[in-house]
Amino acid sequence: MTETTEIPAAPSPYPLIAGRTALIVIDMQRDFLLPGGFGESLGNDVGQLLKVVPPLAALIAAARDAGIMVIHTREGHEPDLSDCPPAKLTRGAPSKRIGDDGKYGRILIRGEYGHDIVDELAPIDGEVVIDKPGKGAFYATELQDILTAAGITQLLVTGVTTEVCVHTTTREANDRGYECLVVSDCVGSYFPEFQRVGLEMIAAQGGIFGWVADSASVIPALTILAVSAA
Ligand code: TIU
Repeated sequence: MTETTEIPAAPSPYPLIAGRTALIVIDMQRDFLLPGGFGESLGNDVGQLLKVVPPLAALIAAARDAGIMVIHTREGHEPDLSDCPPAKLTRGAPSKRIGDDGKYGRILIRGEYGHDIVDELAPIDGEVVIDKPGKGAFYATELQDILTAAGITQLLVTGVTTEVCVHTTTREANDRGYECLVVSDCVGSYFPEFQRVGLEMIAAQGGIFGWVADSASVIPALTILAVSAA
């Protein structure tokens, strides 16, 4: 029997279905979160993202206890930048560009220290890590195949940044038919205004491309699943 419980959410309760749900953790990489990385090179206050780490660590722990699939993503490129469109490479006026040497190795390059996930949220054995060249986690990745093979229809979406990779991924997922709940205190933006409006945009118009709830609403529902599964 499929175990289902409801999460109080905007704009309506969200169906959490055991065996059909994955938690996706987007781009919690040192290059976005730590001073000296890509995020700071774009002129951003990286401190805004660090506050996501404690609630997200608790949510990941609850998902693991409930047997929910946890999928991590990392934004980055091959060392020769062959998968980085010139428009992405040259956009804006960063103090350092993708591929330049930064404090944690070459910025947003696969295999470099800065490209990897922060220690507090490191994947454990058996968890999927998707390396993506774009902002969305579906573009040029194996994510859809993995979700299809696992029978996933519901996505709990977390990570950074709310208005960029979280939005792009949620919109891509919504178009593919996944029901997405974005966890408000487990996503972060460099800009408080974008955080607020970014979350409002998802749940507006009757949930135009998803649901929104905080981790205090999601964790008890995960705990119910964990108890039912035990
Ligand atoms: N700059 C910014 O807000 N975000 C990114 O470049 N990537 C992600 O959101 N992961």
